[in-house]
Amino acid sequence: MEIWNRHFECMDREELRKVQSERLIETVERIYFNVPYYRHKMQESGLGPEKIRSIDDLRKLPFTTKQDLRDNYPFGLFAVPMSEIVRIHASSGTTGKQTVVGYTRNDISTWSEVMARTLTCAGANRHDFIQIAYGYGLFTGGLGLHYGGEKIGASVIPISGGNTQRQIQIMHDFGSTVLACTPSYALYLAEAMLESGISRNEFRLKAGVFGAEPWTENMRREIEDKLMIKAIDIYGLSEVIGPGVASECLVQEGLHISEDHFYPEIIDPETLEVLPEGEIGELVFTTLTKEGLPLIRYRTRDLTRLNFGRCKCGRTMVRMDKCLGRSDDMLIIRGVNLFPSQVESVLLEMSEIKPHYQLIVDRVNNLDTLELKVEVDEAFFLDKISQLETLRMKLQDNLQSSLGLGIKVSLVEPKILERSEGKAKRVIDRRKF
Ligand code: DLL
Repeated sequence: MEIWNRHFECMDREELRKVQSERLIETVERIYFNVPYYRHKMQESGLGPEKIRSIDDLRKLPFTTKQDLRDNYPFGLFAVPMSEIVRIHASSGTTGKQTVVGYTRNDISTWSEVMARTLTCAGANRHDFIQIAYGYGLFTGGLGLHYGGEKIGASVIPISGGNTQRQIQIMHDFGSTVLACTPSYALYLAEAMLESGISRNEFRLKAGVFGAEPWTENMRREIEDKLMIKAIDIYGLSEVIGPGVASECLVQEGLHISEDHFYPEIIDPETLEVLPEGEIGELVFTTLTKEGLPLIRYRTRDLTRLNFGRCKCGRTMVRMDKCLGRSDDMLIIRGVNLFPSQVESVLLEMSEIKPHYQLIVDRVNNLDTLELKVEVDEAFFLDKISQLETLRMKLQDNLQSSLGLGIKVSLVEPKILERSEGKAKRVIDRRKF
């Protein structure tokens, strides 16, 4: 099995710890002197950069959250002048206050490096044709894979997402060997390939690098059977760098984290205590080399556990389990991150509607669907059916324009949705992951 960067990926763990300590010290100095927000936060806890002498001191530092990024929107946490920033991305979330991330030239080079590791993990090399069906744009999926693909010398096909018939034709005609997209789109493509009537033998596909949303072992089996490929799980988040944070190798027993760049911790999301090795909790990352947007103890909200055991592939980098869920209520619908509270704020702007609602998530033909059931105000409900239809369309449009996501709206009679005594059950997720 090929390894992209044997020096780091197979580094002795003692030595790795030294590298992590050195890099943490540099990062803390950088943020203390360049980001007023971090300086104030550290000063509040009585910390100066001199208190951080090794990776063991990380626990002294405060956590960072998505809210901190939003409060400093758009560029407030950047640690370099804007003249040093060569690229800006934003979370795949909806409009309004997105989380914005910036990269220096060195950050782009780090990103290409970790993506080269990811693709090599999946068995790709310079002889491969990589069809990138992740979206290009502010979302980090498309360009992240793109730079990694070029770095390993593969032939990159930047087709971006959607247009399924064209995907299949290009995959066939160009002889794509590696497919990069979300796992749900991979399944959708698999069905469309079957329907296309072209025999599997005419495709050269051998592997897929799938991520950006949760998926299960069952889904993996289905994708592997239908596409007759190795389906590799890749993980990342915009705030930390994008894809490239962690990737499965061909052994498929956990995702190797590029620990020389992103230091992981697992915490209890309630008490915020660091948990012992092997326990399930929330994944937290500290970036060790990033210049544009260094992050200290960033709470991902993703639930998983770490395995420091040696992997059969020879890499020593710690492995995380497939993500088991989230410690908040964020949904990922067709790759778009959505919080129920964002739907709620659109509802609150319309007086004809009551904020009693339910979101029903399902999967039809392997694509996510989202339906909103919402109660109409009593006074309004007595009006004509045509007016109700106008209201429904208006709400659907408002949701589309402020969330950037098509949501099917169903209006229901007042007081029909179940009221709960505890936490309202806003989301019914019928997808079988
Ligand atoms: O989804 C980056 C990415 C692109 C990863 C392409 C992999 C492939 P965001 O849009 O910021 O970034 O969303 C990050 O997506 O916190 C997880 O909840 C979820 N996620 C990403 N990869 C996986 C995965 C990109 N393999 C959020 N399994 C993260 C489960 C994943 N969830």
